[in-house]
Amino acid sequence: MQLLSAYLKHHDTDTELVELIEILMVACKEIALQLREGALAGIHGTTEDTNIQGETQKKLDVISNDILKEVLLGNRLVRGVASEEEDNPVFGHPEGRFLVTFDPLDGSSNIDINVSVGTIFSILEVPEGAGEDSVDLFLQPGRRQVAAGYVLYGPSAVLALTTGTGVNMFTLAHTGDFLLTRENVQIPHSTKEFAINMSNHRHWEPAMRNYIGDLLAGAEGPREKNYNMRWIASMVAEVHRVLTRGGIFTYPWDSRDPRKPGKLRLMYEGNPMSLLIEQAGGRSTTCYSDILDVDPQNIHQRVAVALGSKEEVETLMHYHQETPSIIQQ
Ligand code: AHM
Ligand code: MG
Repeated sequence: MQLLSAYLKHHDTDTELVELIEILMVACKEIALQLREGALAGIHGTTEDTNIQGETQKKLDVISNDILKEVLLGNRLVRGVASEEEDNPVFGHPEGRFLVTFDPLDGSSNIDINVSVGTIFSILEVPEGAGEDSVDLFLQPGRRQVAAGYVLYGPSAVLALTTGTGVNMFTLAHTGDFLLTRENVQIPHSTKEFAINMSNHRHWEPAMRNYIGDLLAGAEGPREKNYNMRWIASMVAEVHRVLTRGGIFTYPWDSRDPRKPGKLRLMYEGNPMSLLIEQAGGRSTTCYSDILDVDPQNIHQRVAVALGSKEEVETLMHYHQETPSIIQQ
């Protein structure tokens, strides 16, 4: 089985990008170790703090964020990082070529119950002719990502990675190496599986209610097939399932806080997951248009997400084209 770095070099990946991905994996391995120790390391529970989005920070959110920051900002290739757990971007090497955004530990409400969580990351290049350090350097549409991926910390730790030419998966071996375990991942175009937090049903747009209603109607309904539902509340685990066997995952706009486009964040959740999904032959949208084309206005911007098997996502988009939207622009 091929080592991550050997695989990337063999496929002519930019050598500096390979170096950066290896550095990122040093941090992810450390996070995997901390997670494995669990309660033994005294890392469960919450801190006294909340992050910029007003959410309680788990101890492991903060530990994972610190590990990633320390490893990345110590590297000459990294101009700056932006994280779900940092109010503002943090800058490193002034000559650094890359910017990294990350959700250090996504799905962290699952930590205390020992269910899968993950680190999501997105790599951008510093734009040519960029001026001094500022958040503007990061505000590039997702199509400009040079690499993106996640590490799922589940029964095994798995890296799903794209450098813009397909998606490959690498499993963390006991030797500490990531080894290629799935090459050129392709998402089936159709599916009978959906994932949505049903408890928000009454807050959705009419189009989403119609769409899910038709899935629930099963073989007797207009979709003429029986669907199965999953909800792990851990986006990394949901996207991993979609990449592995297809499906549709959505966290749509809802009326609980109508000014927010959704719950998930564009720069370190929506964009990296969308690049993986598109590179594996799937579709990733806001229910109206491709997430990768959204023009970011701020680093913690939210986005509605509907991603997965191409035909199913396009059917969902069709419902949104047919039914008047209640979102106030
Ligand atoms: P987080 O980044 O604070 O962990 O929140 C993101 C997570 C996603 O992993 C998951 O899809 C979603 O929140 C679950 O939300 P809910 O608890 O509303 O179902
Ligand atoms: Mg998250």
